[in-house]
This record gives sequence, structure tokens and C-alpha cells, in this order.
Amino acid sequence: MGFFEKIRDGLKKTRDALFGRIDKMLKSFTKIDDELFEELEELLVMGDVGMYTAEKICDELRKRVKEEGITDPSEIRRLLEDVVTEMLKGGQELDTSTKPSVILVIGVNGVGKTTTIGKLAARFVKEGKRVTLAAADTFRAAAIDQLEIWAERAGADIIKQNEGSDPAAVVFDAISSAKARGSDIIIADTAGRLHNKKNLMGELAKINRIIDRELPDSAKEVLLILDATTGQNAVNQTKEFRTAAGITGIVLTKLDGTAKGGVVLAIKEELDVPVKFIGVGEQVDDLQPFVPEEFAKALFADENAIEEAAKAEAEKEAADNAPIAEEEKTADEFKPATADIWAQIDAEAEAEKQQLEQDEEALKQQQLEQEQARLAAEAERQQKREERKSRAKKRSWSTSAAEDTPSAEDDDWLRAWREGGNNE
Ligand SMILES: Nc1nc2c(ncn2[C@@H]2O[C@H](COP(=O)(O)OP(=O)(O)O)[C@@H](O)[C@H]2O)c(=O)[nH]1
Ligand SMILES: [Mg+2]
Repeated sequence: MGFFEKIRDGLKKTRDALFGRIDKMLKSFTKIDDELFEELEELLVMGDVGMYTAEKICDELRKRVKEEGITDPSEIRRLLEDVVTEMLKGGQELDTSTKPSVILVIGVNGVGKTTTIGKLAARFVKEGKRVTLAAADTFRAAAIDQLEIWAERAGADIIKQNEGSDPAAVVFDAISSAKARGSDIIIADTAGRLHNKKNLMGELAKINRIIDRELPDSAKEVLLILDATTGQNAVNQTKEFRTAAGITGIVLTKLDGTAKGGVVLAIKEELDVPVKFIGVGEQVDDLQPFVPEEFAKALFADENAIEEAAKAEAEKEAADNAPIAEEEKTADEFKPATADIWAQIDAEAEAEKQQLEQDEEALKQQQLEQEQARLAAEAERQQKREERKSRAKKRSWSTSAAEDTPSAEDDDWLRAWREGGNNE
């Protein structure tokens, strides 16, 4: 089955839901007016295209309708195909230009990371490339076994360690192994769930660091795998991973099982991350490079155009089905990471930790000094208060002492009072 047939079949549910409704709606209109665009926008939103992107598509359609002087609603379909194609274009190529190149595969649990890696590996091996897989999802033993099965199926090498081991160490070993064996491509699997999100992001950052230091001049792709059946939630996942991992592209899986294929548009337009591959089934050849024209055609073109495209593709495929020459493979012994390199990495981590501790210590010292200064100032104020008080006390003591001693006037008054006979 050719690529186009694959994606046509894979997108069938989205096509039926999204395009089926759009087609019906367009047929119910005799002229192009605001109401048509409003209904179209609503249908696009229902097809998981997203509000923002649906609006943008309709604005562009309005512009083109005006420019081209189109009046027939049935022409909207062709325009839609064009607008969507242009919207999706850009950044589709996977950069595997160096030897080795590295592809880091990330995403939440169950989206299809391991399956996608297996399919990718098979694709590269078929192109005559040597592939090394890194089983860096060490969270569960089953994840390592699953990747091993795919490695065998695809004819790829695999580097693994025990469950629970450091994922960055697995990636490191895979890089050393790939260098020794002359691998063309390293693909690293990762865990989709750890004890918490901070751990997961920290781990991905560490793996990224190892790749950057061991392969500073290599082509690197960080592919985020998204499950199309989650619809708009896929957009949110992209936002979460984007900051931590430096995503270079998306692989959208399980398009075969969903009518939410429109989410491709939302991802590209809202987040500006290109979709590079799409998964349209569980089999090894169910991963397809994402070609915007084909995608738009599979969604919006009429049946005749689709049949023609499929036929043309089948002919082309038959023509260039020449066998690919096997590249000579070196079989050098793989040397696991030497202790001194790990010592260096550990030393770096230790230095980082010490710096952190020093900064903390300095901060504490500073706080201590501030507190001491505050206490000293307070003590000084207190002393001054005491001094004032004692001065005041002295003053008040001398006044009351004076009051206690009867004055001459007092004596006169007392005498007068007594002599007056207390006549009140
Ligand atoms: N229908 C369909 N199923 C897929 C696709 N990609 C992956 N899967 C299935 O999704 C499930 C989870 O895949 P897995 O690779 O283990 O996900 P991971 O946890 O991200 O590594 C498996 O049952 C796969 O067969 C796809 O494109 N289409
Ligand atoms: Mg997995």
C-alpha cells in the first residue's frame, strides 16, 4: 500500500467527520456569505482544529474569495485544501545529516513512543542505515523488553541497562556504542511518567545535556509524541514539554483511531511546532512522513482527486522500487562508558551542587549578619530608652520629693484652715 493510500485510510475517520459535515454544509448554501463562514468555523472547531486556528482559516478564505471573485460555495473546498496546505508547510524534514545523528523521543505514557521508535528504526534500516536504540525508559522493565522486541524486528542495535538505572547513563552508553560501531542514527526512548513532573523534566534535561556534550556537532531532533485521540489535550502537552526539552518536531500517533485529526492544524498554528510524522496504525509501516499537501488532500479533496492521487503514487512506487545497496558496516567492539568519564560527569554535578551549597551558605551568612545588625540596633535603642526612662525617673523622683516636703505656703494654708475652724 502506498503512502497516500495509508494516510487516506488512516485519516478516514477525520475525513468522514470533518469533511463530511463541511461538504454537506457547503451544498446547502447557494451563495458565499457570512453565515457560511460562521458555520464553517463552527465545524472546524468541532473537528479539533481549535478556535484560534479555525478563525484564521476562515479569515484567509474570506480574503481569497474576495481576491479571486469566487461566488460558488462548492469552490470553498479547493480553497480550504490550499489554505490548510500552506498553513501546515515548513519544518517537516527530519535532520539526520550527521553520522551519528540523534533522535530523542519524549512524551507522556502510552502515546506511542516506543512503537514510533520501532517504526522509525525499521524505516532507517530499510534505507540502509545502522541504528542504535537507547532503552532510556528505565522506569519499568516491560518498557525495556518492548523496545528490545522492536529492535529485533527492525534490525537495530539496542543498548540497555537494568530497570531503575540512570536513563542518562543508558543514553551515554548508546552514544559510545554508536560511535564505536559507526551507527548512523541513535534513537533514545524515554519514560513518560516518573514520580512527579519535576523529576521527569529534570531527567529529560539531563539526557539532553549528555547528548549535547557527547555529540556537540551532531544533528539532534527532539520528537514529542502526541496521541491524536486526545484532541486538544495534545496542544496542552506540547506546551508543558516545550519549555523543558527543546522540541524540534511532533509525531502525531493513532490518527487511524480518531476523528480528531484536525488537531494537527492547532499544533502547527498555535504552537508553531512542525508535525514531522504521523502514525496511522500499529504495524511497522504505519508511520508516515507528514506531507502537508497529502494531508490536506486526504482531508478535503473529493473522491475522484483522491483516487487519482493514489493511482499516481502506486505507479511511482513501482518505478523507484530498486533495491538499496547495503552500506558497509563496521563491527568494532562497543566499549561501555569508562569510569573516568563518569567521574568527570559526577565531578561536574558535584561542583554544581557545591556552588549551590556555597550560594546558600553565603545567603545564610548575609541573613545572619543582617539579623545581628538588627539586634545591635535594637539593643542600642533599648539602651537609649532605658536611659531616657531613668532620667525621667530621676526627674519625677525629685519632684515628688519636693511635694512631700511641705512648703511655707502650705503651712500658712494649713494654719488658716485650722484656725478658721473648718467652717464648711
Ligand atoms: N492505532 C494505533 N495505535 C498505536 C499507534 N502508535 C502506537 N499505538 C499503540 O499505542 C499503545 C501504546 O504505545 P507505546 O509505544 O507503548 O507507548 P509509550 O508508552 O509512549 O511508549 C500500543 O498499544 C501501540 O500499539 C498508531 O499510530 N495507531
Ligand atoms: Mg514506551
